[in-house]
Amino acid sequence: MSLPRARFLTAALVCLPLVLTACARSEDSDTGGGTGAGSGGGEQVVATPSGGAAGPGCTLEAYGAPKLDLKTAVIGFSQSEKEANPFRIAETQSMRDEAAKLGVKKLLVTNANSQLSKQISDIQDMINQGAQALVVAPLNSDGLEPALNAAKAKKIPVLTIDRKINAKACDTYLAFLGSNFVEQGKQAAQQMAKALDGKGKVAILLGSSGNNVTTDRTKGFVDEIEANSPDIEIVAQQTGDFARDKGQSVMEQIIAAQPDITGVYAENDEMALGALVALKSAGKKPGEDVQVVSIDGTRNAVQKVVDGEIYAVVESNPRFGPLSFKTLTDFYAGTSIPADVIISDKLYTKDNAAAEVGSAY
Ligand code: GZL
Repeated sequence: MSLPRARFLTAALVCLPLVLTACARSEDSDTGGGTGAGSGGGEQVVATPSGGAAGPGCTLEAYGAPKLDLKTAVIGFSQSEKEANPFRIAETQSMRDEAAKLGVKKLLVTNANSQLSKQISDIQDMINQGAQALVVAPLNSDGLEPALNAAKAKKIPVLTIDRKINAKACDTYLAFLGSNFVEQGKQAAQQMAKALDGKGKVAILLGSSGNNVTTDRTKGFVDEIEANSPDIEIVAQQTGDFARDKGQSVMEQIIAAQPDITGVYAENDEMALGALVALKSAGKKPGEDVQVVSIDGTRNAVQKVVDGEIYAVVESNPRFGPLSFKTLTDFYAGTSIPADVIISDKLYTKDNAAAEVGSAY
């Protein structure tokens, strides 16, 4: 997904035209969906019509869904990955917090535990439980068609957050809310170039396969290095599946094969934290003889920036609650929704990490 720089910023902190009635009943429709970090501070929203052109966007009439008042609505949220990752914990908590704040009648929450087949059945179950609109954090960019088609058949709008699916906006799904992942990779490359003073050997810990986040974060990083850092060589790329334990084991393998690496780009913080363990076990000094750059903005990783073990962390903002419910509220009020609504992300470096670590998730 390569999106143009945003044209405008829209504060997502708009007071929604909903009078608080009662807290939403947030029901776990299965064993998933724990609680964890709060939804954190508000975030700026950068809304960019799909493809950069001022596209027509999607209206309630065009989508063909019935009007809905969130105060009397049943909304379903499908989380993809098990909540061992602060990104997922904060993402789910943000949905629960915003639903409660707005007085949504009922929020159903499911967790697919990183299994595509379960995410499909989770969504179908919530439809059967009466969900009138769905917010889905897709596990993969493909494969959800059986669930999405079931929603479409019942005119149930689906917002996808975080990862993007290969389907038609304002049709199979309503719109995509997420970060610009190519830009995240580009920013990570710029930080890596600074950390290495423009020269060195870099390994990439790739995210899990089958989703646009890994593809785009890799593209953004590699394209930027190839375009602007001729003396930085990418000597290894291997997936750590966005997981801490696999990030550590893959880092061990890479160190054995490439003992003279001087940079590690981790496509998420969990893998970066695992890589730090492997690097130190191999006698390397992160922040001195090897530089680590990561993406997500979890509190543990930002603290490592404060400690000097990670050079920079590009945030991937998981706090989709306010944006999701604002987008739904706007949609049901008749506003045209862009195909891609891009949430803005922070950058943590040694210059701001100490001051900002408290607001990291
Ligand atoms: C990014 C998201 C990624 C996170 C990982 O938006 O899809 O998945 O970066 C998570 O931490 O597992």
